[in-house]
Amino acid sequence: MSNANPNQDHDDDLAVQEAKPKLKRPPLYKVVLLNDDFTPMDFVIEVLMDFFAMTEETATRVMLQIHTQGIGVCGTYSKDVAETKVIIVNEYSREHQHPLMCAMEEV
Ligand code: TYC
Repeated sequence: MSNANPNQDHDDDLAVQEAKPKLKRPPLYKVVLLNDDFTPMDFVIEVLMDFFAMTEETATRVMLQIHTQGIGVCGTYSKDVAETKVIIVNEYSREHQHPLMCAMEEV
């Protein structure tokens, strides 16, 4: 039977919007080191190797990048892991009387 009433819905011409996926990926965070004038280069290399699992070669390259550019990325992690890295690296630097600053930025 055809539908004579123009106010009644016609399934034919309804645009059906698909439900948006409700799950979002959790945000990721970059853990960064900042340059300063006092922390010895060897100490920064040691931090990059010990806390960010870099080889000596990679750690040296990243340290020099921070030294020349002012900031460099140590790694990208979930929020919890990034927060923990920042805390332990800053504690370690303070224990050794160095002003090295570690921080995190949302990717
Ligand atoms: N600029 C420091 C120096 O000349 C070395 C350094 C590199 C310090 C990287 C901090 O995150 C840093 N001794």
